[in-house]
Amino acid sequence: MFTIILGLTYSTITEVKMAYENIIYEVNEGIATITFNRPKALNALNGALLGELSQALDEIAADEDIRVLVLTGAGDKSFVAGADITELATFNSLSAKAFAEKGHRIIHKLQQLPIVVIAAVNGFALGGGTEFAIACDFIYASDNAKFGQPEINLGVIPGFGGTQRLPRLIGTNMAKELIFTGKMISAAEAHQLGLANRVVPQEQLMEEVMKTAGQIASRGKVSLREAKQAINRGMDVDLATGCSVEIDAFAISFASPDAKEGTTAFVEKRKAEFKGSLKG
Ligand code: CO8
Repeated sequence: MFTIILGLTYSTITEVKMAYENIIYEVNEGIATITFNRPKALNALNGALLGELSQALDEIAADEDIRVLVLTGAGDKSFVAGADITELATFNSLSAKAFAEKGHRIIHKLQQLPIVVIAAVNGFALGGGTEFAIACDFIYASDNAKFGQPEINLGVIPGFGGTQRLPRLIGTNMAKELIFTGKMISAAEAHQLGLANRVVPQEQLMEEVMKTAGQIASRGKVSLREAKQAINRGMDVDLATGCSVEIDAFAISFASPDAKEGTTAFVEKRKAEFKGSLKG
């Protein structure tokens, strides 16, 4: 993997990883950004892009210095306009199953990352675009963003988790309405539904995302990981089991030097400096 160092807009030094064609993978001060980069096709997801994304996620998972990941789309029109329909048009049941399995594997990998992942939705997030966004820990959207699961208009159904994650996030009936009609909703409606945490003018989106990413990146890695895992695992089980997941996660957070640093810094009335690694 080749890397170069560049000075870029919201950074002092940004490291751009060079080996990818369909995504841009950069790291700046512990914050990684993956930009879906097929702007001529509104960043539609083809097999090549998914392969590169999977590889970049492996790199991120292995990099102890990365604290937050941001996903966004190239250009000012689209986050991801779904799976590449020119590829879908060639599928039969078997190839559709293999493609859906590949997408699910990658989205699972994304969701299982031990770091926080923010979706910066800068335009269309349709089909697989909404499915990737809702697998992130939360979404900030630009005011021109549009969300939707339009697969029904193509005679198919969501295949990258939309029938499962969307109802969990916005409720069964609202998810059914979106999936059965295939209609798009605005950023403001997405905000009302709790799909997007914040909506900001498009030109401020990355600045706002990076501000929040920076705040999160300054926190302890182990406590971030344990908080994320406790929430994610807790959402799939009953309350009592979820509470016992939290008890274990709370205990594990005390195994990190960051717990000593955070509590001591409070007692000493100074700002905590978290240095703990994911290994503890
Ligand atoms: N795939 C391939 N190309 C696309 C896609 C796409 N999903 N979306 C847009 N493009 C291309 C267009 O074909 C066009 O290319 P060209 O310039 O060569 O004609 C270019 O991007 C620009 O698009 P438009 O001219 O259409 O731009 P508009 O501003 O007029 O419209 C829309 C924007 C509304 C986003 C429109 O492009 C659109 O409706 N796109 C398709 C959206 C969609 O249906 N997405 C869902 C796809 S299915 C899916 O995601 C399922 C995921 C799980 C799969 C599981 C596998 C089995």
